[in-house]
Amino acid sequence: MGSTHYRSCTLCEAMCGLRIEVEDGVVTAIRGDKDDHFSRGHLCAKGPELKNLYEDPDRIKHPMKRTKDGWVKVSWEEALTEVATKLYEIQEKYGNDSVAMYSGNPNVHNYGSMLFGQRFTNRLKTKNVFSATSVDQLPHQLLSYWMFGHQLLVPIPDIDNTNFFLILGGNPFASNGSLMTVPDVKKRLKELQERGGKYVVVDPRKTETASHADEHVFIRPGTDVYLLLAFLHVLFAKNLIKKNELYSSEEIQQIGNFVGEFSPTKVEKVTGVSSASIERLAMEYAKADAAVCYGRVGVSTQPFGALCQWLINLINILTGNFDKVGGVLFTLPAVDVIDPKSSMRTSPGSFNHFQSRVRKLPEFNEELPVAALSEEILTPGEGKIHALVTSAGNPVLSTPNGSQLEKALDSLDFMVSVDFYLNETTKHANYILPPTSALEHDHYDLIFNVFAVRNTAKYSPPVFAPEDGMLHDWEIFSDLTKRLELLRSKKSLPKERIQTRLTPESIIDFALKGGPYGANGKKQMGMSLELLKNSPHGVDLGPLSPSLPERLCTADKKIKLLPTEVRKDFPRLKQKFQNWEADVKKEDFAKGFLLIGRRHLRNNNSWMHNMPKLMTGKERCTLMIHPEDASRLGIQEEEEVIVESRVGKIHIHAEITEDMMRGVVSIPHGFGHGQNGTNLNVAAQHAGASINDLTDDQEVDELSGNAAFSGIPVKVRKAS
Ligand SMILES: Nc1nc2c(c(=O)[nH]1)N[C@H]1C(S)=C(S)[C@@H](COP(=O)(O)OP(=O)(O)OC[C@H]3O[C@@H](n4cnc5c(=O)[nH]c(N)nc54)[C@H](O)[C@@H]3O)O[C@H]1N2
Ligand SMILES: Nc1nc2c(c(=O)[nH]1)N[C@H]1C(S)=C(S)[C@@H](COP(=O)(O)OP(=O)(O)OC[C@H]3O[C@@H](n4cnc5c(=O)[nH]c(N)nc54)[C@H](O)[C@@H]3O)O[C@H]1N2
Ligand code: SF4
Ligand SMILES: [Mo]
Repeated sequence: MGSTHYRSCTLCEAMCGLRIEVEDGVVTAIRGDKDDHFSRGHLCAKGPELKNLYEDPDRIKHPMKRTKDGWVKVSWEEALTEVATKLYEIQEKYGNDSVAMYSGNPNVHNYGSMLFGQRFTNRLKTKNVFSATSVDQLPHQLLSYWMFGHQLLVPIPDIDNTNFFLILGGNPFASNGSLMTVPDVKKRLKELQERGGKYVVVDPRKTETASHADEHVFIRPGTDVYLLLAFLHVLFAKNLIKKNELYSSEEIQQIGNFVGEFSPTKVEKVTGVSSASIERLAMEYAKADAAVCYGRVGVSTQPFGALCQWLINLINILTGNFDKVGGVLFTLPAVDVIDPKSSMRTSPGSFNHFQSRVRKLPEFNEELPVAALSEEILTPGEGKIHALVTSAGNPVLSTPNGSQLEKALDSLDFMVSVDFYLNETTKHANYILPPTSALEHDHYDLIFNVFAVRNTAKYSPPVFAPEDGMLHDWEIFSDLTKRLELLRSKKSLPKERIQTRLTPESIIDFALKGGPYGANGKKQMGMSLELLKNSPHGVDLGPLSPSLPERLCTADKKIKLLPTEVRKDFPRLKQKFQNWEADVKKEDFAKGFLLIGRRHLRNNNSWMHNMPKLMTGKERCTLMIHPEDASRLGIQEEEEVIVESRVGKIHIHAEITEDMMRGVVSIPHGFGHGQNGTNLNVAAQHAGASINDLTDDQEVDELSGNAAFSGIPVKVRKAS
């Protein structure tokens, strides 16, 4: 018997609608859903791989326990009891902070895991909470918290209406967009050009996105902050700054004074961008009817990631492109996680209420920067981490100085991983608790609707019932939470699994009904789970529209242009600029290279390299290097080279390309699958090396604590 199912893809941020055909319990086709109100039929090569993820013979389907004779299958009851008991005992012995939590990226694509994982984390009552946020978008959230009063009030590019789109450190042709949920970004950027608009990419590599752009500007990695300062300098110098009652004129003046020190001629040598280009781009941006300045991973993961996001916000605000059609806008999703009156409101954020023990890095939103995780495990003393829970994460490959983290994981008293692969991280665990695969659980996009270029809502029912004896992420966390509570109140643990009446579905239904499109919301549409269940292609809620000052979460309903903490970072910025200038004078760059990362359309961070269809074609884990640099070092195409940084060295093949800026090399992250003890049979054939064995855990944006992957100094030489 055949059936057709509709759901959203959960692999990247684009939320593509899928049409899934099933015959006799087997998926026979996954295509783009042309009737999906948001994605209009778009999908990339990864979407159809949900089938192969579900069918992957390497996927773990039973709880596993590591013994001296290897991994053995255990029952859920045994695993959950032993895990809860062990965590409880360690906390009793060493204090709550001795147990740490790391949540990886796929949690954000799994609402059950997010809702119940958060409850579990809260119940641990530990300050050692880490996530992929601090190797990614922490600077965006921090600046939204400071400037707009809520960490998730992130301004979204109005890509469908803008005329000038300035992209720094983002490659949406490969990533499908980020903090800008936008299916079919390629088509939308083409439409922008067809309506007479222009898009410009600032990137140390001429990326896929840059190749189609109207203009590509090379920049020296890690120096965007100075480019952005000079950009604002031009706007001030030409009197193009717009005042508004939503922000303070006094702060404008203070900002003007500060950017006054960074003229385009002053920064051109350091950034590698000519002063003429900076002036022209600033003028073109200011003159456009509607313009967007957008910076993504490449500018977040820098020593001044937070100041970059501050300046990007300022450029949009001070030119009148903020909260404007064709500029940047805030969303109004059906489940509102921002409105303080919403049942699903999230914390607006918090900053520096406590610090990491060893390096004193600041807390954000009750989390610590993951760059500090390994030292918190390895450094003895009171408050040291003895046990770790990982959930949907692979920090050995995804966080800086991964090999140091490996050593740290080996030294733990106890580790448990909620994951369905035995990979570079989970192989260190004592228990692996495997959840169901995406096609076996329902889905509602709690987070990416907050970042989408249009307001829509969609519910995805499961395609398959879970296989016998399998649990969802949320069921695992819900049970563990209850077990911890029982142990804390000195009660005995039940022999059977602990069920709960509260489900992700019931939580979402309540939130939809009480949300902005519910019966009493400001855009009454009768929104409910039932409505969504009857709308398999999703419900369109209209384009983004201006929402200020109501949407602001600051106490005075004003935008804070110059947060105190930002101002406190100015001396560091100036000091670092002087160091850069000295390096330029000495031509110190000639001695080594600055390393950056990259993404490929057919990868997804570290975890989809086990899909045979995605791994065909040319070798992907290569060191991209400019022909002149290669020839200076006598390096031939595909030759093996050694790349070395302060923390480690790797062997990798060279890929010589004029797309790289001179003095800069690029390696994708997420590879390095050649280890013993994992079970990823396809990935192992495309093992590659891990860039994060070169990136440095000590290189962070000191203001936010975010990892600074962009511009790591490395040496390159021939292997032979
Ligand atoms: N196919 C695919 N899609 C993905 C992912 C994936 O792994 N694969 N990952 C998903 C995730 S988790 C995220 S966060 C998003 C990220 O989405 P994007 O931000 O679009 O990510 P990237 O493609 O890595 O683009 C970052 C760009 O920054 C450039 N860059 C590096 N250093 C600098 C610098 O110092 N200055 C400037 N100006 N540019 C710099 C790099 O060359 C690169 O082109 O993608 C998501 N989508
Ligand atoms: N050098 C460098 N490093 C980077 C980046 C970079 O640009 N450069 N990018 C960073 C970014 S933006 C990110 S987001 C991080 C990602 O870092 P992580 O989130 O730590 O790593 P992933 O590779 O996404 O690993 C995801 C894990 O989740 C598992 N998984 C998948 N789906 C589910 C599920 O539904 N439930 C459970 N329980 N498990 C699941 C997979 O098997 C895999 O083990 O990497 C960062 N690392
Ligand atoms: S673009 Fe992203 S959401 Fe769309 S099919 Fe590809 S992986 Fe899935
Ligand atoms: Mo990410």
